[in-house]
Amino acid sequence: MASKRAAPSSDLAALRRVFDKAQRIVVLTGAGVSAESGVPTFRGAGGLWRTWQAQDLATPEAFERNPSLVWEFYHYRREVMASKHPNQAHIAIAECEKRLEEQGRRVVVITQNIDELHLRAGSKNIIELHGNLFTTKCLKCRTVEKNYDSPICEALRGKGAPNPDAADARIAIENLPKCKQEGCDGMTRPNVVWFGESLDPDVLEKSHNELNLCDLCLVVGTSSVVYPAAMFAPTVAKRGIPVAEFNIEPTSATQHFGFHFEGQCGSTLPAALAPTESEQHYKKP
Ligand code: BJW
Ligand code: ZN
Repeated sequence: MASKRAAPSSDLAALRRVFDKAQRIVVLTGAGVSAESGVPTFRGAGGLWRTWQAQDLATPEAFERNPSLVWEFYHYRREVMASKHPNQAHIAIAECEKRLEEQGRRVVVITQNIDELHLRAGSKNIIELHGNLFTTKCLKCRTVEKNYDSPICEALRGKGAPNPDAADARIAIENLPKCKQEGCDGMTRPNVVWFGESLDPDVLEKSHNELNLCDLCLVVGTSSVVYPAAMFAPTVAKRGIPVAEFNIEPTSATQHFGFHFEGQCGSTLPAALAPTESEQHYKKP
């Protein structure tokens, strides 16, 4: 007979006792960590751009078919980020990293997000699994470049409106964002990981190292449906390591975890990561 798994606990004091002893903490984040900053999640309300879902545009096939449309989508998301700011969840994670670092302990963020809000909150140990909205990759010379230009190219100025009745800009390829390497002028694409594409092997290796060594894992604001990230925390839990999920609702992965804290992570996470009484006794070795 199949054994029944115990329901995850929502005992904050119990999680705080685990947190108190943890030396290496991995915080795995998804779109929900940025929701309270006003950045729409993929699978929640507001997840549509025009009439499309992420699965329709975040693919190499979509870019091949209509690079102008896909660039409009990413241009819109780049521009939107100028008015968005890290929220209490990003800040709690960054402050926790800084504080624990002084105690010789480690906090690392493995994020599926491309919005740089962890960086802007002050986190230093960040692994970006799905790339970054503010870097481009040249399709000719393969150079990956930081790019904060606004707009990213003249042809995209004023384009990218998200409403369903907005017209396609239909920008010619030669007017889409170009590589800035001297003498290249190649076409660029957003440096993000689309469905069906492999994740950067170095990024995956770094992630696995952190996941293999962590003694506490927090899973924040992800639906845990997109692989390989979806199996990270369940794999850690299988190793017998405590895993705590912070989400506004249960996910398909909740059953694998020892803890589940329901609610907006801008409230639940700061409560979990606040300094504990015994922290003052920690000294950096
Ligand atoms: C709150 C909150 C608040 C709200 N507080 N919480 C194995 C099985 C089946 C399929 C596959 C498999 N292995 C690979 C695949 C194929 C595919 C995949 O996973 N498909 C699934 C959909 C089934 N994976 C891939 O293609 C990956 N590549 C790969 O594995 O290569 C090898 C391979 C290929 C093909 C076959 C087999 C092997 C690449 C995946 C790349 C994902 N890219 C995107 C776009 C990135 C660029 C961009 O942003 O545009 O990444 S898709 C999109 O989903 C984005 C996200 O990072 C990712 C995850 O979404 P996330 O973050 O979880 O967001 P939501 O919206 O889903 O959830 C938000 C959550 O927050 C919800 O739970 C809310 O409740 C919660 N929330 N407010 C707390 N205030
Ligand atoms: Zn180039």
